[in-house]
Amino acid sequence: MSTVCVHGLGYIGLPTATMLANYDHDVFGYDTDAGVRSNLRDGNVHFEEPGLRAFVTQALESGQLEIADEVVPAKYHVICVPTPFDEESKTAELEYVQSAGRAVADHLRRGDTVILESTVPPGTTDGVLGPILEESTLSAGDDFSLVHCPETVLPGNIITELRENNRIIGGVNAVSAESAVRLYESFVDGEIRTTTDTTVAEFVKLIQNTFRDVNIALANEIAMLAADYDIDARGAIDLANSHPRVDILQPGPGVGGHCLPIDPWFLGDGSERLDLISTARRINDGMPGYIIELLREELGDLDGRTIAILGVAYKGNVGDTRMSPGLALANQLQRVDVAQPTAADGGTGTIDGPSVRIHDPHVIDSTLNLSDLETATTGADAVVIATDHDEFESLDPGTLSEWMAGDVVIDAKGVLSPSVWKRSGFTVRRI
Ligand code: SAJ
Repeated sequence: MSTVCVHGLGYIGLPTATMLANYDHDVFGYDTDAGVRSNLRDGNVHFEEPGLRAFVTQALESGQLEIADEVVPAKYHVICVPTPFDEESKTAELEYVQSAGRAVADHLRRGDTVILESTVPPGTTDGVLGPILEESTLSAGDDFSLVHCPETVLPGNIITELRENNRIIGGVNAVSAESAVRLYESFVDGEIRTTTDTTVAEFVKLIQNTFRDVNIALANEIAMLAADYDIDARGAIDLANSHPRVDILQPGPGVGGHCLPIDPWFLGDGSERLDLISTARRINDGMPGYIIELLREELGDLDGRTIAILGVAYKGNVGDTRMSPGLALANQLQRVDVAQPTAADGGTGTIDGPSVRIHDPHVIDSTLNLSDLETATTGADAVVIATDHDEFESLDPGTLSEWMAGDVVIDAKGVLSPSVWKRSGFTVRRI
């Protein structure tokens, strides 16, 4: 068993540190945010992930996991820091990787292994992190091992997937890759495959998420086509997927989270060739606009209307709102063109676009003006379901028809039974 220092205690670092501790490694978890560190010491996990709180508490109580106030020397350094996305330039901001690298360099010893798990543009481990670590005067590959091992876990199922998923390990040389294999095989049940090119490992991670993003864009385009033919897209996709070599994903209000909407752009860091991939991004980013089209088809002018958006987490049963399609829809609705003054407003121009309410039982965020279900839907002309939380499947049409002023439901995640809701008098548009 080894000493491991995990850098960054977020969605990936915290479960990884805890998993390693659970497999008897001596783990030091370090986060630059003192608030995160003190909360964790009290057993408070700062994001929602099923089972994680108990898992962390157990590792802390066993003493295998220690929340450290500074980076410590360790046989393995595992870097799991964010790589924020710059919307303007469509590139990754690497300052957290760089500062973690500098902190590791200060403690690096001959024979240690440094593993970068953060998602980065191809070439980052070798071209950005390596030179920072070598400021320690040790040489990557010769004196210490340097590896990119991309994380692959699905938020909402992280603990299981950390153990079960296959892993790709890219080392700067075979010795580096083998050293990382020894760490990961201590807890991974999936297959571990290695390459001696860290750029390959970085590229593979990005094309996995790109595959999913492009597939969802196809599903979204199919959904818009199906609506033009007046057929149900989800039913058609289900039938199409009965072919043994067809596997179309599900359409929806857009693609959120900190991975699929971002990682495809990282492939453009060293190439000008994004074409299908950037078109797919545009289709997925355009889905909130398509929902606004559907609302206009059902309600006409949206000025003065009240729209309730149910679900602003980026996907079902999580509380994470990063790149949330529901929030993108709310923002776009608030920017809907305001009609010129008309007779309807007495020529005053005081009607100022739709009023938007948002409700999400999983999201805790005081910066968002969240309402409970009743407050959000009372008097609403339309409800849009933008996240497939389990709670929404059991929404009661009778109760909603009492609360709402209108009868329009846009089910962008296919969670409701259209026949049941239509029988209750609703106009249902399903993506
Ligand atoms: N979505 C659809 N239709 C679908 C599936 C998903 O519209 O059929 C939407 C979701 O609602 C969500 C977005 O896509 O808004 C992304 O959700 P997701 O469940 O596809 O993926 P993430 O972002 O939670 O996690 C992905 C995963 N990557 C792959 O499955 C290839 C995960 O394994 C990665 O570890 C993670 O990105 C990451 O960190 O890169």
